[in-house]
Parts: sequence; structure tokens; C-alpha cells
Amino acid sequence: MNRTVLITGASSGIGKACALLLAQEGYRLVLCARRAERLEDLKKAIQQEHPGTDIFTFTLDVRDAAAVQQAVTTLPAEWQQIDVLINNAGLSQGLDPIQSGQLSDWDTMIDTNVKGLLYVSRAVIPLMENSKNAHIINIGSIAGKEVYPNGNVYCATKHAVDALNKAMRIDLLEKGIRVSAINPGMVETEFSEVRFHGDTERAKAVYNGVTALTGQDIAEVIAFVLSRRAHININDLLIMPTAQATGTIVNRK
Ligand code: NDP
Ligand code: 8X3
Repeated sequence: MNRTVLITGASSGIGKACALLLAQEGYRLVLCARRAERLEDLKKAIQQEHPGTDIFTFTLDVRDAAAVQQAVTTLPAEWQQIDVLINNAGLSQGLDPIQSGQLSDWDTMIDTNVKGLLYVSRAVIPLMENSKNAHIINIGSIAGKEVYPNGNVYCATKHAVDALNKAMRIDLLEKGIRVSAINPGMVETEFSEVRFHGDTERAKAVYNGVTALTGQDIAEVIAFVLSRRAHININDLLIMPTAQATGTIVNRK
């Protein structure tokens, strides 16, 4: 049977691009996010473009530990083996100095990017143990490799993802489950719109004068990582637009 991939945050951006590309590569897809309608539209689009693709979708808020456990343990029988987990659901909220950041923004980022990733991994890993080709992809960030002004809590959550990626590789070593971190720089998705609480003008300005990465660019790298021969694990990749040198140094034209 073809490999089955479970992608969190498949309703937009990088997660959606992974779903589209991996469908093309013949994967069976388990897709989740909070926005059900988006997932339904994506399922229809994939089935139109790649007829015969097996897809199962469900709504999930990764911050809800009980809901994560319930959703994963009640997956239909034919979806009970997962080969690939893409821990992609995540977000940034706000870009404020630490002395004046919004507590609710901090909670949302920590609950989603760190605790959500943990809840999903804890629930899904047992479904990967019988796979002959199991692989976890953790979506980190340049923000997990360096800290930039006002990035404080978002950077801290992505540093935590960096640590968890390493920890998973150690803990899952004997099970033969591969673990890889994909750390992008600027990718033009809904990310900045979410960070700036729906301020589309401010979000657009982030990408002014820069050819940012696309979700497809990242999906292609993930497909490459997943397609290496079984004895190869790509531990960690940092992928930036050519016009970006660090989290904040960007060559705008
Ligand atoms: P998008 O905002 O386009 O997509 C984020 C996805 O995460 C959506 O599908 C959203 O779905 C999902 N999500 C957010 N919160 C939750 C939640 N509580 N439960 C379930 N799903 C959730 O942004 P990106 O595609 O850019 O972001 C994907 C990942 O990439 C994130 O982890 C982000 O930190 C990381 N990243 C992004 C970069 C960028 O520049 N864009 C750079 C580096 C890393 P829904 O709202 O439907 O629940
Ligand atoms: C998202 C990229 O540069 O805003 O992780 O941290 S950045």
C-alpha cells in the first residue's frame, strides 16, 4: 500500500501545499485543521486533479489534548497506520516587545506550536510503530535558530520545536522512525495575516520587494526528504529566500 501521511494545519499555506504535492506523489492523505470547509474544498480539488487519491479529513484544534487523542484513536480502521506525520500546524501572534506583549498571544503560540505539536506526536506515534518507513517532519523556522527583535515568544516556541525535533530523534531511534526538521525563512502564506490579527496591509508589507518562498517550495523540499533511501535521515534543513540572510536582514528591491 502507498504511504499514509497525516498533515496538521492542512487548510492553508505550507500544509496545504504538502497535501497537494504528496497527493501527486501517490500518498494517502489524512488532513486536519480547524477550518472544516477549507479541508473539504481541498479534498475536492485534490480528488479532481488526482482522481483515486484516498483522503480522510477531520477538524482538529491541536491545542485540545483530549480532542487530539479522541480524533486519532477513533480514526477509521483503514487509517490506523500512519507512515508520515507532518507537524505543521502553527502560528505567530503579535510582534511586540516582551515588556508589552499580549498574554493571550503568548498563550496561543505556546499552546499551538509547542503543546499542540506534543499532543499530536504523542497520539500519532503509536500508529507509526508498525510502519516499515516511518518519518516525522517537524516544521520549525529560522525563528528556531535565531532570535529577532520582538520575536521573543514565537522564537521561543520554535526553539522548543528545534529541541523536540532532536529529542524525538533520540527517543525514537530504536524504533527506526526518522525525524527531520524543516526550518523555513519567509514563506508567503497566511502566516503574517495571522500574526497581525487580520491586518492585511501590514501583512502584505512583510513581503514587499522580496521574492519570498512559497508553500510549494517547502513542500518540494519535504517530498525530497521523505523520498531518501531508508538508511538516510536528513536531520535538519534551513531554507531561506535568496533575498533573506537572517530573520531580519532582507534585501528588498
Ligand atoms: P498559514 O497561516 O498559512 O497556515 C497555518 C496552518 O496551521 C493553517 O492550516 C491553520 O489551520 C493551522 N493551525 C493554526 N492553529 C491551529 C490549531 N490550533 N489547530 C489546528 N491547526 C491550526 O501559515 P504557514 O503555512 O506559513 O505556517 C505553517 C507552519 O510553518 C507554522 O508552523 C509556521 O510557524 C511555520 N513557518 C512559517 C513561515 C512563514 O514565513 N510563513 C516560516 C517558518 C515557519 P486552521 O486555521 O484552519 O486551524
Ligand atoms: C516564520 C518566519 O522570520 O517571521 O517562522 O520568524 S519569521
